[in-house]
Amino acid sequence: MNKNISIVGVPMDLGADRRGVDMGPSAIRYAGIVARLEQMGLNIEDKGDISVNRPHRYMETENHKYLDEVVEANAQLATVVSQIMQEGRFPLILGGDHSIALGTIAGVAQKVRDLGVIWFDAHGDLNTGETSPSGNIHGMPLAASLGYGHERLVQIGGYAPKIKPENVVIIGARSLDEGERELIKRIGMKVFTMHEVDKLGMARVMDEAIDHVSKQTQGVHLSLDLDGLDPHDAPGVGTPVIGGISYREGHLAMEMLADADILCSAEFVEVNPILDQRNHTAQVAVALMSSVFGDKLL
Ligand code: HAR
Ligand code: MN
Ligand code: MN
Ligand code: MN
Repeated sequence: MNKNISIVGVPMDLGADRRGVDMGPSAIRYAGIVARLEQMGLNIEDKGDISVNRPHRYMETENHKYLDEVVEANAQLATVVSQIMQEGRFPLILGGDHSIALGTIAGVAQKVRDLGVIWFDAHGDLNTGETSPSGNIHGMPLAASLGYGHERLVQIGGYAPKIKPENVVIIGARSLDEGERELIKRIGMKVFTMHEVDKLGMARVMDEAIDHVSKQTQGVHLSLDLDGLDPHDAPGVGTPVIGGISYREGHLAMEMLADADILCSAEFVEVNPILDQRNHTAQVAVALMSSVFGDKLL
């Protein structure tokens, strides 16, 4: 495991319907991420935040809200992330809404040709402008990273596609739109919905997921949307969906990822302190991050 970690915050909420998720990086820092990881003996560099432009007014382009601002911030993020990778460090990105996965993955995949992705989420984030019920870009980043959707999203970082469907797994899905289901079937992507988590248990799901994403890849990116967890355990998210991954199942998943030692990068997104209860969700995010970097109970 790479012990040199560079943290980048992305105070972005323009990809989501509800304001407040732009304060996620502050909430996660306030919950003590830097001290926690330093206590574990890791070398931490906090690079601060990407600057996200505030639009003067509501803007929409072909069912993509705030397309210009989202593209611009993600282009910046891609550059920073690929520099971190170039220095041989592990990028740990703090969201912000999930649209920031566009920039993170663009930066990582520039350095890791065949990149695996583990996408923890209640949602698929596989919409395009044609299928999105909301026009919110945080529902589109996985599709765009695979090469589907608006050209400006698909081409962030100047190349496409970033990842191949056979190297991706979604875990925890329980709210998939019609167009997302069709795309999953069309490209044959592996999805462990909550049905599989319930039926197989998280240990078996993670064994299969790790095997799936590491077979034909040189590194794996973890994209963890806090709404993948049950809202009872992670209340501070903009689009909660009941019936999610428990706190302990989340930890088990992170611990198994640490043991498998396959990650090259990670992002924790959708923490919304305005909707949270006393910063609980940010604290959960910090706890999950410590597990994924190898913190053990004994
Ligand atoms: N699928 C819905 C849409 O595209 C909702 C997406 C919501 N949210 C996220 N992403 N938090 O995982 O509008
Ligand atoms: Mn998401
Ligand atoms: Mn989600
Ligand atoms: Mn459960």
